[in-house]
Amino acid sequence: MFCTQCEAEGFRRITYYYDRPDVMATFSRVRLEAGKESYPVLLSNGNKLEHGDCGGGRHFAVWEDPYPKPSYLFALVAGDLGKVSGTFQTASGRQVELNVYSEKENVDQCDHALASLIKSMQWDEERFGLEYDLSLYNIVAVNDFNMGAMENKGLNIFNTALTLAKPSTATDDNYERIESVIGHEYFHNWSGNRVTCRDWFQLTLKEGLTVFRDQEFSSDVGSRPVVRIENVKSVRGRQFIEDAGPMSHPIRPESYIAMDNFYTSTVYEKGAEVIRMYMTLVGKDGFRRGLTEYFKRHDGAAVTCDDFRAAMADANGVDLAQFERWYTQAGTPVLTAAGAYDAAAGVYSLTLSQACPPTPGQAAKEPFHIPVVVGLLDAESGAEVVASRTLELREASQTFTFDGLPAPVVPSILRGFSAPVKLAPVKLVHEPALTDDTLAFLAAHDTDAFNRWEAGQALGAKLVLDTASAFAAAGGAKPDAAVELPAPFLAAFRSTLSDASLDPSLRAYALVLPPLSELSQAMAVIDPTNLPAARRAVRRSLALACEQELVALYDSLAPPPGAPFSVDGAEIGRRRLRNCALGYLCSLPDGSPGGRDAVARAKAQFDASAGCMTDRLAAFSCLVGKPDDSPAAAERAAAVAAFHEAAGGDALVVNKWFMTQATADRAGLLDDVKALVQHPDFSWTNPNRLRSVVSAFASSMEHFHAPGGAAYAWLGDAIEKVDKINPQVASRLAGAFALHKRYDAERGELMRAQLSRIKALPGLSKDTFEVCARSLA
Ligand code: B3K
Ligand code: ZN
Repeated sequence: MFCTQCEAEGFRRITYYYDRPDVMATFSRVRLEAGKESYPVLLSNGNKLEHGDCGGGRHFAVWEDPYPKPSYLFALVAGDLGKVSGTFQTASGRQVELNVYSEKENVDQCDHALASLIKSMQWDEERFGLEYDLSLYNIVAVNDFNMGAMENKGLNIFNTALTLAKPSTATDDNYERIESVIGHEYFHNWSGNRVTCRDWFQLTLKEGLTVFRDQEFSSDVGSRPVVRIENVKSVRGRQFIEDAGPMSHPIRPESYIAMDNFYTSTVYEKGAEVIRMYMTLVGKDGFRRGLTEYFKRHDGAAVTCDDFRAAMADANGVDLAQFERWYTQAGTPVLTAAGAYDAAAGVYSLTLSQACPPTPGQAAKEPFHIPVVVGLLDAESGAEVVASRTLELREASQTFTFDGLPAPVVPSILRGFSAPVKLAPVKLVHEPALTDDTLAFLAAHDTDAFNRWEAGQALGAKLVLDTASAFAAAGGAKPDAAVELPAPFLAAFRSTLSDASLDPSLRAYALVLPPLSELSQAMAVIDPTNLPAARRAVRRSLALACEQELVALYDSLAPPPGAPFSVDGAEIGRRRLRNCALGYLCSLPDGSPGGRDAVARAKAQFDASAGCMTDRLAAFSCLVGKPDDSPAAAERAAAVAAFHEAAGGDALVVNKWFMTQATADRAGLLDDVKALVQHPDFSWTNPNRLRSVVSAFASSMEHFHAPGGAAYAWLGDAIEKVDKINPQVASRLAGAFALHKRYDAERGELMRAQLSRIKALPGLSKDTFEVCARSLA
């Protein structure tokens, strides 16, 4: 099949044109002509005006898109495709034909995408009063695609990885992600297509807003706290890291060499957090008023982030002048809080201070306008005595008071992650800092589900980081090392394990320790050996301490016999929690009786779950992590063979097979990866396949950063090779070296050597050049 991808500056490769987003035109007669047999389906934007035979085995179609659009939204598809179809009637009565196209053998995997589209259309009408404006909406799934998907007017093009799903091939996470990306591209029809960007610096105008909209969609149709935790994990694990490195840029960047390098976590995810702050400041109804005003003022136009901010301010009669700094200043602000309770006056005062570290080209920063949502809990009972309120921090430091408080309180600050900032541990007057006991208290009592989760994570983070320092001081960790678990931490973990009243997904997220990407940000110099060892040791110690409870939990969550597979929230939660327990159990020492039982459980689950990829993949990753000299080596080898065979060549399942091995937590991973790229199913030209091995491996802290730099050299060679095939993917791979200043001198030197070598390659793409040059600056 043939398909186009024009954003950001691709249309100029098709024909001469004023290829800028502020040049909007009506494409009134787009004619496609092709061989009938090989390309029976001919699609473009808008509505089909004519089609017919041109003789000689060829046919044609003519398309018209009545809405003026910039060229980046233009699209063409020609291929031999199958489809599933549906209809949607808009609130004002327009009948819309919906089609999801794919290669014919995958048509049985398109229903979830279609259902998600219908849900999205419904939701945008209900939540924001926004209707679809054409009589046809086409989605085409393609196997070779750099990005997730593309919002071309009336003709979305999607990566198959974000379209196709059936229970035996897609995980629950895949199902959830497909729903949100289908929503995302659909929501672009208003936020991006009807109102677009004046220039590419304004990219966050459409992307931050549309990510925010897809997050709200997922929250409204699913569980709000679960979605919020997932989104915040992603901001912290990706955007905070980007912001702390050489590629740090404001959500509205000030320069670019290759625009495609700026489809970043900062523009998308921090951009969405900035939009969320408007809602926190003006309220849910105020936000809707502002959005309605924005579309009313600018429908059919190409505008700027300032226009959006003005619409929000004017619709709500508020001053958002200082808020502009979120668009101009890069970096993650650090918020510090100090609280004091005056018993005689019954007043609690909370002093909030902000500072933002320097970023490339921005040494000093002005204070941001930060909404800080705060609630107060009774220090004795944990009952909420002051409900959530939004404090507006505008100065470098400000004190806020709460009166009428007869007894001491514990503050719950930055509820719901009300701003994309790092919160330093609260200092309570007369106490050194927030103690483990206070964190455990918040983990047990906070009425804000997000902050309750957050307090538990902070406890876990402290323990892992202390353990890593202890390992470093002792010259490294012993194999199978265990650690002594502080009582408040263990008690909090146990109570989550046994609290059947909590949502299972929230329980699973509360039981998991923060990821390495997040933990490493708290280290002055990242220690890629002792940090992973510490996290593993804490996991193992928790499994040893709670083995019986974990076994009981695992067994109690077995799939109900005979129940049909379902991806509703309850079933997703059940699987998530059960697989979390399995993961802990599989961290028990391999030779121990508990470790052997765990492997037997993983194997049994693997064998029994051919029809449920979530369970299958969870068991598979437990087994794949076992080293070759482990008693479980035979189970590992059998699972690797069986998984591949059962995939039967299904590309998305084979990607999972590659990725699980390329990210396995086991010694000698680089050798495994070198063998994987020799596998006949590996491909350097298919972006999904390439990422499932090369990018996946580069994300493994311990193995990618193993002493000596062998993995750096291997990745450097891979980037050199890929740059000639696909510059956009190559430049993303080069991002793996961006944190060279955060590692020790030796590793830093080795990473810089690769960046310098690649930067000097003759014929290097401007995409990869820009990432290397910025990283080295
Ligand atoms: N707008 C597209 C991304 C285009 C990628 C350009 N290299 C996907 C999205 O955000 O919806
Ligand atoms: Zn988008």
